[in-house]
Amino acid sequence: MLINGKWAKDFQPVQDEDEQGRFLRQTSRFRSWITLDGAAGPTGTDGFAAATERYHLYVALICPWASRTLMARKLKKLERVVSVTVVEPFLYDQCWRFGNYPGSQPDPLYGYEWVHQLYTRADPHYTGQVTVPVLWDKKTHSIVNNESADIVRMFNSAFGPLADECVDLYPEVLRDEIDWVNERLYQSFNNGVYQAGFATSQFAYEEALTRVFDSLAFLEHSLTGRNFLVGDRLTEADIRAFVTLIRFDVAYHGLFKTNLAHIRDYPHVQDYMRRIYAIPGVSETVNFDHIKQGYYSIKALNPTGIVPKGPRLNHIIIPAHESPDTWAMAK
Ligand SMILES: N[C@@H](CCC(=O)N[C@@H](CS)C(=O)NCC(=O)O)C(=O)O
Repeated sequence: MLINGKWAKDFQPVQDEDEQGRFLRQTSRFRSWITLDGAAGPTGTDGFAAATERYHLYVALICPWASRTLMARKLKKLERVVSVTVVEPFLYDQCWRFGNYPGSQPDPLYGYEWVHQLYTRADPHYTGQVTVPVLWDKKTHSIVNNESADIVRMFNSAFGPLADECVDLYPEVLRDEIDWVNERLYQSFNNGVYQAGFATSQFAYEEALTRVFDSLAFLEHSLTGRNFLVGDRLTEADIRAFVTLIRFDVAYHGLFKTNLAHIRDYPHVQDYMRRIYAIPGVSETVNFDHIKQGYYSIKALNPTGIVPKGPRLNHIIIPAHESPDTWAMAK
C-alpha cells in the first residue's frame, strides 16, 4: 500500500480485519462524478464534464468490481468515448502492473510501470490500497473516481447522447428494487466470497460461507421462471450478480474455499449466467485466463503459485454439446 505517497507495504490481500478475523474492505477515496454539464455530482468536486476521449478507464480483468464497469461501458456503447487499459493479472508485491501479458497493455498515457504511480500523480500524499478500477481524467491528469458502483452509474447516465440512451441499467421505476437486490447481494455474495477467502479465523470463514450459499439459494429462487433479477430487463443488479457468478467455479470455489457446491448445481442460476454471457459485448469483458492467473497469484493464499488446470469451460458457459473439451485455461 501507499503511505503518504510512498510505496510502503507489499501487497497483502487482507487490507483490514476486525477482532474476529473478518476481512474489511477499504472505502474508496476518489469520489467525483462526471456529469453532462460538469457540475458536481452527489459526491466530490465539479469540473468533470462528459466528453469524448477525455476519460480513461484502468481495469484488471481478474477483478469483479472493475469488470462491472467494463460491462456497463460495453452495454452503454461507450467504447469510443471512454478508452481502456487492462493491467497484468498478477498481484505483484507492488500490486497492479502494466505490461504485455496477453490481454494486457502498457500504460498509454504516461508509460508508468505501476498503477500506484497513477495514485500518486493524482495525490502525491495518498495513503491507502491501490485498487482498480480507476476512472482517469486525461485533462486534469487525475483520478475522477475509484469506486466501481459510482462508475457504473456514471456510465449509465452521465454521458447523455454520447452513450446509447436506449439502454438504461438503472431505470427510475425499478430503482427501489434494484437498490434492495444490490444491498442483498453486496455483503453476502459479491464481497462475501472475499470474506470467505480472506478470513483469518475459522469462525469468520464459516460465517461468510453460510452467507454466500444463502445468496446462491436466494438467486436460484429469484431466477425461477424469470430471466433477470429485477423487472423483465437487464439492470445493474444483473451486472453485479454476473461478475461474481462467472468467477465462482473458476476461482472462488477452489482458492476462496467456497466449495459447498458449484454454480452448475443451481440450474436457474447457471442458465442465467450463460444468458448474460451471451449478450453481445459481455463475453469481451470476461477473460478466464486472467481470472485464474490473477487469483491464484495471491501468494498469501497460494504460496506455490500453481494454477489449477480446470474446471472445464463447458461446465461454466458453453452448453456441453457445443464444445466437448474446452479448458478454462485455453485462451
Ligand atoms: N470499492 C472498490 C473495490 C475495488 C477493489 O477492491 N479492487 C481490488 C481488485 S478485485 C483491488 O484492486 N485490490 C488491490 C488491493 O486491495 O490492494 C470498487 O468497487 O471499485
